[in-house]
Amino acid sequence: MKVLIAEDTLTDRLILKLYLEKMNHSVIEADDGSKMIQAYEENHQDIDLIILDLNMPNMSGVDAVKHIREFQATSDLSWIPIIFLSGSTVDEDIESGILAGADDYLSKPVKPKVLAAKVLAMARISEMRAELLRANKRLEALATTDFLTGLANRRCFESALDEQIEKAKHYGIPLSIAILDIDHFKRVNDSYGHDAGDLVLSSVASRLQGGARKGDILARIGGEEFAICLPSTTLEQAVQACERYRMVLSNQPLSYNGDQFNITFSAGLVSLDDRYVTKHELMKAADDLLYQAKQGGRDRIVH
Ligand code: GH3
Ligand code: MG
Ligand code: MG
Ligand code: MG
Ligand code: MG
Repeated sequence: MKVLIAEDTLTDRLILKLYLEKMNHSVIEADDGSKMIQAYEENHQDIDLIILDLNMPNMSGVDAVKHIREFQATSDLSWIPIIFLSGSTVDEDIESGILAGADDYLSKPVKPKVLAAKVLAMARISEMRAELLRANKRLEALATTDFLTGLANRRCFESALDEQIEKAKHYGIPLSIAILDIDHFKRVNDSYGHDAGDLVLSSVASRLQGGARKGDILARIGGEEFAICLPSTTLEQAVQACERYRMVLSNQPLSYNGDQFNITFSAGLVSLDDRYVTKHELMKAADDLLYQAKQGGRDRIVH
């Protein structure tokens, strides 16, 4: 581990450093609270543990701990374990260090076995926390990704759309959305089976993704229905973009098991304006236009 130690008494600091280095940890030293804060802010990505003295000039250990916990909370930095050194075993000292945000304490003079044990305990907690964060990330990805195509799912699309609507209204910038539905998709399933249908759906998704402009948000929002959110895009520009999306499918048929599929879609396209307040109204409007596209003969974009 990389350990940041802050201790104003030179001999105490050197002994602590020596013990830690003997345990194969690397050490960054500071001799007061404010230097410790500076070292922490410069190296926070690398530091695994902080050990600090409570009584130091310039900034006390308690204030330094508070500062670090606040810094973490406002900058969304990962949590770091903190152990403070206490010259006394006065209950109030221990209490104030823990209340400030430290996780454990060591009484001086530091005994190497106790130090090693407490460092080990903190390393375990850090590892558990890292594992929880990784699991959380995996869950978040699962909750926002469409399993079949890897695109965003409906939940993710709707929350992204909420954000984009708010942004567009706040800054007065355009926003367009399109809802796409594959034409006669049932025929693919009926003629080639559901697995072929699934494969065609994921091919459609990757074709669309391949044709996406940076910033466009693509999602599968239903069985063979996709949605595209086009930030900073006027209706006129969105029509061109949707034509481009249409081309990436019609340029070249999809193939599966030696069979070729000419896939087309119908789409409804709308831009945000005063008529629409919520994302539901915007999506409903796109859906109505999609219906017209189907009625009008499919393989077209209606806006
Ligand atoms: P239309 O042009 O009117 O949209 O015709 P369509 O056949 O595409 O529409 P319909 O709503 O009649 O049928 C949609 C089909 O999409 C029916 C369903 O079996 C299929 N489907 C929906 N989700 C999936 C999926 O995840 N995998 C596969 N293979 N098929 C799906
Ligand atoms: Mg001191
Ligand atoms: Mg349908
Ligand atoms: Mg369809
Ligand atoms: Mg459909």
